[in-house]
Amino acid sequence: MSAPDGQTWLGMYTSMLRIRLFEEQVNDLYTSAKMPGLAHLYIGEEAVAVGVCSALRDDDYITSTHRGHGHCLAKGASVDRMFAELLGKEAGYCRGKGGSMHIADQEKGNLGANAIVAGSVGIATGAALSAKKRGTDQVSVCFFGEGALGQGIVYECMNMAALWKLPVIYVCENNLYNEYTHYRETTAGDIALRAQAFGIPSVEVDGQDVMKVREAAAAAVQRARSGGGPSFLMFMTYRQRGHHVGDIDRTYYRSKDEERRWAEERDPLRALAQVLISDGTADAASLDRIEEEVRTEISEGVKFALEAPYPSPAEVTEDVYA
Ligand SMILES: Cc1ncc(C[n+]2csc(CCOP(=O)(O)OP(=O)(O)O)c2C)c(N)n1
Repeated sequence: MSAPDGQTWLGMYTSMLRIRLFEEQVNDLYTSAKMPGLAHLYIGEEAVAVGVCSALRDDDYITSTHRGHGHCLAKGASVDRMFAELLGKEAGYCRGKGGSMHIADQEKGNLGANAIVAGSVGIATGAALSAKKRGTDQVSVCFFGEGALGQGIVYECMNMAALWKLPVIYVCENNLYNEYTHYRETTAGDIALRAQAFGIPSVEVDGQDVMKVREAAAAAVQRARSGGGPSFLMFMTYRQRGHHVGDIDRTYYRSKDEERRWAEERDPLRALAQVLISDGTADAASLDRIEEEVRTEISEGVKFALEAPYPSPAEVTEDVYA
């Protein structure tokens, strides 16, 4: 993959901003009681989804998690159908029957979000096996939080992926907390060594720096596509909001000062904007124009979804599996 040019970085900035503003709108839908259920916001983690997906082709696969809106958008989902799904409308990606935590978009290679922690690790590994058996050069990326490191399926899959040299990339988004518990209270030892025990190359990368994320992802994609087998990438990141939209008072598990530092000093969008301005790729006016365009896209998308019809009650048992 060739080195990204200025336009590519601006596209990635736009993609990160789309996720940020989408998520802020989701929070508004929740607090104004227009959205059924909860949502787990990705605000603060945007550089991971965008950096990784920018290294993929449309026909490469991803699997996602309960905190999946960013992955879906970064892989090419459209804002209007995403909002429609969250609001339970027929125009949504799962005809309104999946909601926030189950969005799938086969056309863009998104095999689906999964609310079961580590639930999609087997699916992503299976997709990689399928690509290999079919003789394509598709790559499969499995996004999961560091909480999934406590699930046995992760290691069963890594074992098979290493033995069979499957084109799968295990992307651990370490945002420090498994719900309300710091990962150091749940996860023993050196995480990178867990993958290395299977002979899987493993790197830890700053997940707030989209350029570093893309570089690490591109190397793993190249390795997977050329038959080199699986990789494990751990991106250190931070969710700026609660575990879900209802998690308002967080001081019993993390301090306001810690949240302030990550939001003010480690924000991935602000960091990229600074680089783009300082290297002359953009100026404040051009970034403002991008923001205006994305705000329009978001407000038109949410209007579309609010006005869209619900599916007919007659099709309640269609397209659902148990
Ligand atoms: C198998 C399973 N156990 C427990 C839960 C409840 N649960 C939902 S999210 C979560 C923590 C997830 O933490 P992590 O994987 O680090 O992802 P993050 O929420 O930080 O993005 C838990 C325990 C679940 N959904 N699935």
